[in-house]
Amino acid sequence: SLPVDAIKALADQHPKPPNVVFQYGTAGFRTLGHALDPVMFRVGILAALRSKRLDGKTIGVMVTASHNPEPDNGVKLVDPRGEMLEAAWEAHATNLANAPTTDALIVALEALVQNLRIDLSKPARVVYARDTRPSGPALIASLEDGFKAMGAEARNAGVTTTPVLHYLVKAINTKGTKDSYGDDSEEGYLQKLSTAFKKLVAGKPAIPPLVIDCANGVGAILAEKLAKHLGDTIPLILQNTAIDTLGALNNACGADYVKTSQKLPPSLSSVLKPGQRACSLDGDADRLIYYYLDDRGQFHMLDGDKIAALVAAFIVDLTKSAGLDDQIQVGIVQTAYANGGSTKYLSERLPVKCVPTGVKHLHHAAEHYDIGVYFEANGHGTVLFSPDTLEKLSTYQPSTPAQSTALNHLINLTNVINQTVGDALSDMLLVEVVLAHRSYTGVEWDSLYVDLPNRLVKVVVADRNLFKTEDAERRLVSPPGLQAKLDELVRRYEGGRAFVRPSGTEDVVRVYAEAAVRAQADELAFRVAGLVY
Ligand code: 16G
Ligand code: ZN
Repeated sequence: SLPVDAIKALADQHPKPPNVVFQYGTAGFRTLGHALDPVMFRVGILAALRSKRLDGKTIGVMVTASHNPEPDNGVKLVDPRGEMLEAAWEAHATNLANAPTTDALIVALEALVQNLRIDLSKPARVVYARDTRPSGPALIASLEDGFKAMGAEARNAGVTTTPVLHYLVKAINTKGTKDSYGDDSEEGYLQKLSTAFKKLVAGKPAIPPLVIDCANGVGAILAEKLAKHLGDTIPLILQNTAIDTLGALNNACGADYVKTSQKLPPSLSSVLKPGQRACSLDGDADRLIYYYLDDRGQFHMLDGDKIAALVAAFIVDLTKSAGLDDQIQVGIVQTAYANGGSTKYLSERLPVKCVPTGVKHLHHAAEHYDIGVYFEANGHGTVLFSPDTLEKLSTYQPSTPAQSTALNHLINLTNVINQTVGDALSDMLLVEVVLAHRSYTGVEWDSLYVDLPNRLVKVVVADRNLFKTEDAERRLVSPPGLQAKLDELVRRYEGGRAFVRPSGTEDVVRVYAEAAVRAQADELAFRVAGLVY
């Protein structure tokens, strides 16, 4: 049975204040850090229960609020294969987090154990980590109380990135099996990435230095370790590494800043030389945006869509060169935010699927391809190789030296790319591999297709839950009549496209618009926002 006394004693130290409602959304629980203490404790218990339910497999818990402001924090659970928590359990998490009292929490837990037939005699194993936020240590202590209440075997992975935590979960759960994903340590991961990277760029001309904006977050720590592993294969110039400076995290820097403001972080203006490649990570290093300044000092952004186009075309070419293109199909997954220019470019070459926002949707859709490339425009994404594809790659007999080389490249790519979730640093190595193979600078990469001017606006509304969408969030079904008005408006703009969706992470509604020219995209976005408001 449940260790009720232990839970009660500790739960009383993490009471839930009245009048707050928590919700496990797209990014787990996310709000102001100081509000999360009771949530952390309960998430600790839930993680232990999920592990027991899955026969003692290790569950991951990541404490981060990613690209959000420094005072925010959050927590999300990672399933045994390194993936996002199964959707059905999101509701259980929300339910536990909102139990008003210790007694109500016990009742909710007992119901959960019964309904899900959780065998409490099974072991509970968890691995957890946090980003660099100042609220992190206290929240971790609360989480640990949750583990303690359940007697879980808990491994502290310390301060690391979200993708490293996902990697650890998969590595721990596959340890000693034929599917072993690698050594279950941060070092093991960096070793895996850098070894594969070095093989992929061997024999290519020297790679020019790359500037990395680490968003003053945990990515700085990992990037520095990665740089040691890479040696002189690629010189990394780390910027915005002030992880101990209060208020610096994601402040006027980082992937989200660059993507939303479509600007160079001011801190890089004296560092970046014309033509030089740079990239920004976000606060937990799972998003990546590239950019460069042209000879006239003009800023050019290479976002998640541009990364998808670069990478997908490269992988398709490799499958052809390997003689595997009739056996391995490459496909793309995007969201409604994908720039119309990218969707046109990609769909002329590959199958493209559009899904609702959120990594879990993209990831699951990508699993349906032999090789599934998914990237959100915001820079989160990865490439998934199906188990069949991995098997094919390992048993295929190439018939020419050229085929053999291409095959080896494909195999090395499976190791440079994180198969559990998008990782800014792994994606960065992937991009660098393709640029090196293609002899591209940012300019050639950028010219694969032309981005349509676009604008994103947030609108604060009385109740965002009134906004319901269909067709992968591209159309509104509620409030009634609004979509018809939107269609009418969009028709008046050349190359116009717009959609409205409720945010899954903030209490706002988001409006996205694009059009053939800048001023029209801006105008369309603000007029649609006017309809919503
Ligand atoms: C979260 C999602 C990201 C999505 C964003 C949308 C994960 C790990 N992250 O950051 O994929 O693009 O939310 O936020 O799922 P929104 O619903 O507020 O627009
Ligand atoms: Zn992130």
